[in-house]
Amino acid sequence: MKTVAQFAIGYEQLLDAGGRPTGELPAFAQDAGELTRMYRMMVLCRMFDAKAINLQRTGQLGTYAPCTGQEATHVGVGAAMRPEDVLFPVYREYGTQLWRGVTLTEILTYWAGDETGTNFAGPRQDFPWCVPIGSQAPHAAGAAMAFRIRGEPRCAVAYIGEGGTSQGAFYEAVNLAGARRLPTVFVIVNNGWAISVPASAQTGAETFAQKGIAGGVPGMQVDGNDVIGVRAVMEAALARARAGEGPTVIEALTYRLSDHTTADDASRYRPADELAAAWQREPLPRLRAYLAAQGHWDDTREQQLRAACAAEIDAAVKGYQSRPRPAVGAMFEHLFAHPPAALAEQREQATRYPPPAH
Ligand SMILES: Cc1ncc(C[n+]2csc(CCOP(=O)(O)OP(=O)(O)O)c2C)c(N)n1
Repeated sequence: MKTVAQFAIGYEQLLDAGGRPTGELPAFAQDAGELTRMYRMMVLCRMFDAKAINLQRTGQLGTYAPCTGQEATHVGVGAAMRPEDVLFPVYREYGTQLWRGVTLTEILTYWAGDETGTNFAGPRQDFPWCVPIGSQAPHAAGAAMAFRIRGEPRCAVAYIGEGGTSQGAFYEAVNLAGARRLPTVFVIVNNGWAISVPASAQTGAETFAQKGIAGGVPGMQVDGNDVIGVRAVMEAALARARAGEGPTVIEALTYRLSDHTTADDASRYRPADELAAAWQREPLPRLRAYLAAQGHWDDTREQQLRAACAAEIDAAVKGYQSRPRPAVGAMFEHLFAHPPAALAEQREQATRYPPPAH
């Protein structure tokens, strides 16, 4: 028998865990201002995460999905995209969204159960958070098909967790994008866990990146804690897509340092030594070390940055807390043009017996 097809999965890392370049860095990384901007966004995400968790713990926010540990993946993807591209987020990729103009207040509003938080004032074409796992992939392939038909040089970027890639919707979307060479990038965020299911139990394949191969879509891995590496592979994938060369699957290897959501307690299923080891590879000190080695960062700048981020977060929390409270009936809106009878009845009852005002 002869071999008729073969594949290989590459792995990219441009800054190692100590912040040392593994080779020549790409053009954007020669710009200290740009790298500082990326670092700033990662710190903002980290600090915002802590604040949002505190708000939830004190009854001031609903269930929240943290992003701690995944900031480099999220910011790297956002920094590579163009404003006219369209993002299909899952529920924790705030770094990408903030980079694209979503506000901290909008994020808090959404996690308070108020859908108006998804009515982004900035990137109006971006899709809202979508909790059904895997749904982002076909949405993105469909949007990319529309770009193709309209002749627009835009790309659709779909996020999915490594757990989400077990869904049939992911394979269907990859197949469509591959068959039609659609301008789509599928970013698989492999953060080690799908709630309590470890990535090792999720697939029989060596990598999640190779899940695109059967659909004719090249895949690669990147160190998802290396923001420079993530941005570089993402820029290359977007350039390929824009040039009509088709989709790419990128598996970003990172780690969820937090609980799955504030409704989860990861200490019940996740080994403490694994978590401790993951903190040693986390993304923030890595970029900070590189910036410091280049003479672009020091403790004073770090303190100033943290003070500025804290002020920005406090202002966003005030904006969130002072927003008009949605009417009880709002939770029934945007679901059906003509609500089924059972839902209409619930709506009527909820409106008749509203919860007490806080
Ligand atoms: C279709 C569907 N099935 C199940 C769930 C429940 N659920 C919520 S998050 C989650 C795990 C997702 O893991 P992964 O895709 O790896 O993403 P992560 O949360 O780790 O970022 C599951 C099963 C869901 N939201 N949607």
